[in-house]
Amino acid sequence: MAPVKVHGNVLSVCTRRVIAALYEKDVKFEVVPIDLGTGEHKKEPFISLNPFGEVPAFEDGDLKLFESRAITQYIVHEYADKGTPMVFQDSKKMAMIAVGCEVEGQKFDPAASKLTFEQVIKPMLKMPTDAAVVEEYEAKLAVVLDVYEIRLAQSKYLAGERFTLADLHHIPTIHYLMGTQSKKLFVCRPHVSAWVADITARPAWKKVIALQK
Ligand SMILES: N[C@@H](CCC(=O)N[C@@H](CS)C(=O)NCC(=O)O)C(=O)O
Repeated sequence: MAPVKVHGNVLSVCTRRVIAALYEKDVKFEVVPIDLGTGEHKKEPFISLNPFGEVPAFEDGDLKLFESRAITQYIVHEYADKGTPMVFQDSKKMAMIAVGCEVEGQKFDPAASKLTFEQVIKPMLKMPTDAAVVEEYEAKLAVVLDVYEIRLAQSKYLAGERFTLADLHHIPTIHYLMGTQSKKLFVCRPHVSAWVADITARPAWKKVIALQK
């Protein structure tokens, strides 16, 4: 069987989300580098893997997927017997993971990704950061993090006492934001701060970061 392949860029948050899941599950994989700078993701052969022209794309044998969060869902179920569990059998507990994953995608990520784009991606592209946009989106993220602070006062992780996919989905954007002024939004909330320290210290995440060197 063909090995698992992740077509993407090891600096991209969406690619990193998938690679973090693979390391957590102890699944062997190959990264097929896609050069975003030359627009490789907008052309064949990549565009046949993801018709929206965004990284990552994923292959496991005959299966071809795109959308990082759908890929992580596949990984945790297909490789259920390997590595960190990250899901539950119990449907009520599983529903809590689904809530955490939805909140990440629908509430957290729109603000966190915008802040990452302004403060991390734009400087990489030698474009100026828009301070007004940063202020606007920090206010939006603060509202989301107030909800997280309450949730994380009740349980160590978003879906209970165990690290799950709901936590993992946040790590790539949080990692970048911890290197920006927006770090203050995380550190001023004690439960959020402890959660961030915990999830970003995971050995699997350290392996993801090591890929950029
Ligand atoms: N919802 C998609 C978003 C994919 C996405 O926006 N990827 C970014 C990198 S994190 C990308 O390819 N940006 C380049 C572009 O859109 O041209 C996912 O989670 O996979």
